[in-house]
Amino acid sequence: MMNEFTQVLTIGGSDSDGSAGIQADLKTFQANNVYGMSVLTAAVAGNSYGIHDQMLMPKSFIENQIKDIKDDFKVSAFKTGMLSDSNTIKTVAKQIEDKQFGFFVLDPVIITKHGDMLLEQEAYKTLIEDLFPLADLITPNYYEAQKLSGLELNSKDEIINAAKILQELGPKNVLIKGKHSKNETTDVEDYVLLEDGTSFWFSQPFVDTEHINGTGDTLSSTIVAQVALGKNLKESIEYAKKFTYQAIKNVIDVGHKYGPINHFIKNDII
Ligand code: PXL
Repeated sequence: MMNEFTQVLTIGGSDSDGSAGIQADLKTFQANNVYGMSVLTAAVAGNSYGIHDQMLMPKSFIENQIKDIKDDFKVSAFKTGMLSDSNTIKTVAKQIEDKQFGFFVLDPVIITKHGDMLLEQEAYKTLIEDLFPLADLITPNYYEAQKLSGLELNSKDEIINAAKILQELGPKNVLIKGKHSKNETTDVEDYVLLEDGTSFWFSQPFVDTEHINGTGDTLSSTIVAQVALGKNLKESIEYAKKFTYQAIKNVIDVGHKYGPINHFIKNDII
């Protein structure tokens, strides 16, 4: 019965405060009952006030981590998070183009909600050219969708257009996460454009809290987990939205500023 338990992987950065990056992904995998693994691309020194230092992993070390996982495990789905620069993106792209890790969710991590840059500007083009064509799903937030599509997103029509533009760049499916600013009382609306051309909006009430670190990571890693467990993509996205909403709503008191969301959420309340 070896290698039968559902196995998933995140390729991304470590966040020392445990709220985001691979730590958020691994906690999410655990909460979703899948076995999580991580390949480290970078590490940040940060806490709930922000990020104060960053360090990139050498190319050979990234390659060796991926090789070790390939040599021993059966990964059903995976995601990428913080990839820092063109070199890192190219290294990862080369290692995953054989499609051994199954369904690929690309979270194009560019900037944190608090303005810290996690991807250099010179790397946007590499992300699009080298990784977009390999992705089964990309999950840009509002800001990232603007940067990557070149459009300003002030209306629903513009979001729909941006999703089409992004899909034409290679990823099979596109999820653009809605904007949620403190002054807005409206729901947060995400837009999904699927491979077959169907699309839908997914709306969730805005939760007024500063504990939102790791929201995007948690959403994409829940999708990875649910796809790996056998749900179709639409169901996986719907589930991930509900999981992340509960994780934001059920605040835990950790850190003094922009705290983490709650990964102790159990499947039975979704
Ligand atoms: O949430 C985006 C993110 C991804 N990866 C790392 C991070 C963050 C945000 O802080 O630190 C390593």
